[in-house]
Amino acid sequence: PAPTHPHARTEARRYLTQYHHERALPGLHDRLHQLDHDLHTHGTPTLTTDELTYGAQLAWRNSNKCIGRLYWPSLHVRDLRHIHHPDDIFTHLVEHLRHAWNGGHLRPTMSVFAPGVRLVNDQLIRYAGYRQPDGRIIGDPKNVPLTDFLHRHGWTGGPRTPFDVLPIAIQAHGRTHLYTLPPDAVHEVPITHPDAPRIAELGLRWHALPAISDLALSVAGLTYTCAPFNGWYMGTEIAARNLADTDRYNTLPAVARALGLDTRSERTLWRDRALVELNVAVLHSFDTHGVKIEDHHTATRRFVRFEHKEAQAGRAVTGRWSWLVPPLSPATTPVWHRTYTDTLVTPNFLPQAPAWS
Ligand code: HEM
Ligand code: NRG
Repeated sequence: PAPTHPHARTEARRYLTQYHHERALPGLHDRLHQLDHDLHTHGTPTLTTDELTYGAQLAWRNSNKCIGRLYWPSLHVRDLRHIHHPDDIFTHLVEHLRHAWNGGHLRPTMSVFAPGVRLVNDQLIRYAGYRQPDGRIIGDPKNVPLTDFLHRHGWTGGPRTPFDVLPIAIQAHGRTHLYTLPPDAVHEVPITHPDAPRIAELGLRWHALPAISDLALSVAGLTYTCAPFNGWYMGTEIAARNLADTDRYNTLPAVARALGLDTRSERTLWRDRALVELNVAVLHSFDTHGVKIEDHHTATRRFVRFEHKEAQAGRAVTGRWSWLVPPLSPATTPVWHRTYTDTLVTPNFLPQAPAWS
């Protein structure tokens, strides 16, 4: 067992007390005794599956950058703390994706694996970014370092489309193992527009499921380094950032041309008009394919509902305004007009250094 951190007992006592209070559970006194026994004999607390589950839900509730937090109590947690062999981790990752997909009715899901193992990929589903000899990039420029890492570790590369799904790299026991996701575990949506058929000709697509896989779950003073989770997308993540940012897919000029906009002068606001129509297209495409997605107006209203619910429960909501405000029509959403305090409350998700740093 790892040596007990000086704050381990304090953090564990604080979490278990919160768990018992919020759930109105009896037996806190005995549980804290059990904790000291665990610390004495193993040097580390032992959480029950229910304690782990609630801790993961609180980590979501405390995620300052997340607009989706109204649904924190519905997070489905898979207790896989006994799984540490890369082959088994991969099998369970595929199962995670299948459970979360649920025929398009996406289920917020987290899998918690044995501490110490790491996923190199920052999301379970990522598109390759290939740097060409002429400096141009095919695919997602954000993922060039990850793609290079995978190449260095033996990946021979995909067909070099702009949307090649990357293999998953699992680090365990000092070694890196690569795995290819089976196609039926990865659902994608081709982007079409309800009344601008030329948008479909751009061949844009995005995957259905955002599954963050490089954050550590910190609960009761314990750190789970491999705890991937997913919810569903808010449309702006894809249409106002991934496909639109100039250092990502940078598609606004092509979208504007497909819409027949005059791109000669900034004052036609062709960028803004293309941006709105691309957002319309992404929401429309996910709807057409029966894949759950939220628009930013509904998501921000639900977030304010979350704030009210927390206030009713006598709890403070922390948040980071610059992340909560959506990147499209921000001042039309209620979040724009509110203020937030960005303090770190645990349980939470903590960044980890990239594997290639
Ligand atoms: C960030 C929406 C579920 C934890 C975000 C962001 C959005 C969002 C829009 C900002 C992303 C960005 O700008 O790149 C949603 C929606 C969900 C959802 C619509 C639907 C259920 C979840 C779940 C968890 C979670 C299930 C964890 C259990 C986080 C965290 C971040 C985040 C930790 C910050 C990520 C980072 O630091 O890069 N979410 N989320 N979210 N969300 Fe959620
Ligand atoms: N913006 C990123 C995903 C970040 C997290 N967003 C969520 N999380 N919706 C992107 O891939 O565009 N989630 O767990 O649902």
